[in-house]
Amino acid sequence: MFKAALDAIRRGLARTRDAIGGGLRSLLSGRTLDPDLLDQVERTLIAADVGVKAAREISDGLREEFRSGRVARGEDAMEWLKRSIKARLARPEGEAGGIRFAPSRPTVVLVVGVNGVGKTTSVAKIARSIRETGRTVLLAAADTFRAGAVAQLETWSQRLGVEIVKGAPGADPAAVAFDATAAALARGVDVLLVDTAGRLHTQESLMRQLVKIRDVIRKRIPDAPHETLLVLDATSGQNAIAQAKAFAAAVDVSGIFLAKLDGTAKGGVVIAIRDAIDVPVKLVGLGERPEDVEPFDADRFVDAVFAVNGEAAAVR
Ligand SMILES: Nc1nc2c(ncn2[C@@H]2O[C@H](COP(=O)(O)OP(=O)(O)OP(=O)(O)O)[C@@H](O)[C@H]2O)c(=O)[nH]1
Ligand SMILES: [Mg+2]
Repeated sequence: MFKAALDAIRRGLARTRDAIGGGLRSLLSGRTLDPDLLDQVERTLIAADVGVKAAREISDGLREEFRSGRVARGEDAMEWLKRSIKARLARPEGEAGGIRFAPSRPTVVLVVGVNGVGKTTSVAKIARSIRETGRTVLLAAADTFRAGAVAQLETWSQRLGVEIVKGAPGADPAAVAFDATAAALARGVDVLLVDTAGRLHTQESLMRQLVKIRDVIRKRIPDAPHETLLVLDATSGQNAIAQAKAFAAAVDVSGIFLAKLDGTAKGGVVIAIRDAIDVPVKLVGLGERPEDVEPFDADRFVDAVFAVNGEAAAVR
């Protein structure tokens, strides 16, 4: 693990660390557990956007440890909570962070989500990190809906030096996706990243349009898209959960890109997402620049959230 990445995650998670690790530590340090303190643990978790269900289950687990006499000191409760949250977030081996590449090129990645969550920026981040591994990338500007959306992606394509396929404003986004898939095959690129327009998960016709985009890609490449990434905005807290459920029901979401994790105290939403849908968080956005992205790793995330303040400086 690169120390720079560790530092970036710790910095990005500072406010979430204050909410969860800091909140729990100030509650539990030097204390002996009692039923009232256990209730406060549950409330701290709920306030940190962990979700009511997960907060209840985690606290019930701790209550059980307390009743059986296995955990009595606040410090031991902290350690238990950390382990318990790690276990909740654990995914099967090999599923951890990052894009899963198809056995033959191109790997097609469809990027979806509600308006303004960070889809286009996340496409740029993924493009940059894939380029760093020496693979070739093609962008598809399938957001033909919002004025300026194509230009925004085009600016990224120029800055990152990757090619782009675009349609006229107002063009059928499925047609753009179809052309881009054909171009990716013809040019032999490694990865095709398809940026789509923001849509509310409650807008049925727009959700159907996503299915259409997916289906035209499949006409050319039957096992594509190999990844359908749902971008969620970490700052939207519990609303992100409703989005996750609706998008997962409409298209086969294979992974979450959790954007804007920097500067929010609501990073506990990672735990709520895990409860809501059986889809891994694959990548996290930690800022507005293309390099502000990290693969998600549950252990690293929980360590950062439970780290003692100032520990980031100490490891440097
Ligand atoms: N702090 C922070 N800002 C981000 C992150 N990702 C995206 N943003 C900002 O969020 C805003 C919206 O980003 P876009 O990428 O345009 O979002 P979008 O989902 O493509 O928006 P629409 O296409 O309009 O639906 C921009 O100002 C981005 O710079 C992130 O990880 N951290
Ligand atoms: Mg966009």
